[in-house]
Amino acid sequence: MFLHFGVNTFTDREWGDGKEDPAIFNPAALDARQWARAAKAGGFRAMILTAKHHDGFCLWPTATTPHSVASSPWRAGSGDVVREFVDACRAEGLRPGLYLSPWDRNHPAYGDSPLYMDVYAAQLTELCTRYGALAEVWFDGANGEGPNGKRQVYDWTRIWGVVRRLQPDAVMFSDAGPDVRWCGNEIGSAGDPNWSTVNPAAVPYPGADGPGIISALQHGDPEGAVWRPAEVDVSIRPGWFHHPAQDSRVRSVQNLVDLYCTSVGRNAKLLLNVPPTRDGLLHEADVARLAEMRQGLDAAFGHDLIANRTREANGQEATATIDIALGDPTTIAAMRLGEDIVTGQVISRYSAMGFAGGEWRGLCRGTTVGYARIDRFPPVTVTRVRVSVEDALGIPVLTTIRLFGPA
Ligand code: FUL
Repeated sequence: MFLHFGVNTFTDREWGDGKEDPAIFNPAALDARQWARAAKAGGFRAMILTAKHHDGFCLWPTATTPHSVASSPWRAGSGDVVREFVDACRAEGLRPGLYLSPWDRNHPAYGDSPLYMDVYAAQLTELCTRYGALAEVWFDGANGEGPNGKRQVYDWTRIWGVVRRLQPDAVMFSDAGPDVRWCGNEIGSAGDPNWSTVNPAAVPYPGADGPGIISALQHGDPEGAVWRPAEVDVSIRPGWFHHPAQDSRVRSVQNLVDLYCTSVGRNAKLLLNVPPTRDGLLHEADVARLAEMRQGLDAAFGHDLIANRTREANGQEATATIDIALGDPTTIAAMRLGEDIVTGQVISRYSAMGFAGGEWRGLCRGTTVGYARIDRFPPVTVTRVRVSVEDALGIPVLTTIRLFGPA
């Protein structure tokens, strides 16, 4: 789960200009445990907080700028949202991650490239050394002009080096990885096909744009030399930050289940944004929706109808068929496949058929599988299912085949 929180929460904006008065930051009822409980109830395993957004306001007391919680009235200037956030994650068994916007519209050094790189590296160092193990560090691609009008040039080798050295197990996200890549849109949809391998030259740095970039992010590259799976960041509301006027526009359960299918179900990770309000709490509508989403996902994909069935596999090299006898006629409406990604991702075309009324009928077909591929189809009652790998880059190993009934 993603949490966008900061001065924008108080100004009702999406992008602050860096001129916000820290005095506006005063979330009277802030309770990070409430965020974490809601995430847990939704089935999330990690949370990522915007420690600093483009406006430059730092949610922890940093030595790099006075533009932080230390200059706010919240907890009389001695609060630390990042600390409360990581403590809450750990208390609820969630892994914490942090977003640190490279673009900074407040810091006077922004645009003075080497100087600002020192500031940014110092901020990252604080975040990577004060709060224990981080699961993920999130580098946003948005970039604009600094207050001095100069354009900032980033030293990404240095930035990524700081995290690698201080948090060797943290996954780094950006358009250009190096560990996980942006999926290329913010509508909640990974590409189809979606390869976890990429050609690193296709997206050379975060925020790069030009022909072919979005397609490279969406689809990856079967010939790519680097393993860099896609992450799908999308908000439960129209905005990334909380806006009271959007309280009635929280996504529906059906919409969230669909998002799961177009992200997790397409070999990507889902990063769903749920923004805290001005009070410092998640809104009750979002909290309720997260729990309902969990129920919806459990209803759709919680009960594998073939958990204990034997599978009869035939095939060699790039093609294979797997037959599953269901015994009694069984109504199915969805299938989840997964391949053994420890040895890579190889399947590029598959299909499934069901035996019903004395004949084989097509259920679904698709391209890549990766660690998860979910297909939903009109309910049909069958006695056998046959999954066929029709083409692959190497020997396919399907480690997951699950079938589900209608939700
Ligand atoms: C974008 C930012 O500009 C948005 O404000 C938001 O943080 C989103 C996740 O990334 O690039």
